[in-house]
Amino acid sequence: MSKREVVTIKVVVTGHFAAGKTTLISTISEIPVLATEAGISDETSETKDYTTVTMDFGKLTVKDEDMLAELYMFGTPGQDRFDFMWDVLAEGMDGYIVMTDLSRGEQALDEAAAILEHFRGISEVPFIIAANRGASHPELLGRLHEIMRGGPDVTIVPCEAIDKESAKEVLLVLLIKVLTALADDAEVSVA
Ligand SMILES: Nc1nc2c(ncn2[C@@H]2O[C@H](COP(=O)(O)OP(=O)(O)OP(=O)(O)O)[C@@H](O)[C@H]2O)c(=O)[nH]1
Ligand SMILES: [Mg+2]
Repeated sequence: MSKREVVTIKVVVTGHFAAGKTTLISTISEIPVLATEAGISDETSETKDYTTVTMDFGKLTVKDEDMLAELYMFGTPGQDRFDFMWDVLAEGMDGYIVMTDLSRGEQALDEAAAILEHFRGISEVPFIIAANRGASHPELLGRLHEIMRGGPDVTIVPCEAIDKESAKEVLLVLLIKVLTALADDAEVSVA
């Protein structure tokens, strides 16, 4: 009987306020999500009642015949005043997802681009952009491609954070990028 290789992967889910980060992790986590949300008292309460103040934590296991990957997912806060947590959560990550919610208009795209720039400045690990509610906003999906242009490493995955299959697809696209990067690193260190 062949033994599966077990890999443990740290994934950070970041993005602007109300992008759907907590929703994405909650939709696919196989353990109850540890979410640190607090009530909103300022003007952003018009958007929703709660916001992430420290982090979300969830886990997803993906397996095939040869491999078992345990993805530990860390969701960041989206509000600027908690952005010190971005660098803390990014420590030791293997890959990250920048989420944006296309139902929130063009400004959200600029915010997502700024967050991506921040994360690219702190780490060279693989990333993808998850375009929440992308299918129902095709014109903004086009704008997102324009704003994020920057080479073949930029992958944009339209998704619905509340849909389990869609959320899983987002993680799988990132997982393939992460595993490819890990395999490339192993080749370099052997050579
Ligand atoms: N219909 C629909 N609603 C969604 C989807 N994703 C998120 N939402 C809603 O959008 C709002 C924001 O989602 P959250 O998951 O709290 O967003 P967040 O990025 O964690 O927000 P912060 O932590 O405050 O930055 C919530 O009311 C969600 O229910 C989606 O795919 N479809
Ligand atoms: Mg959140």
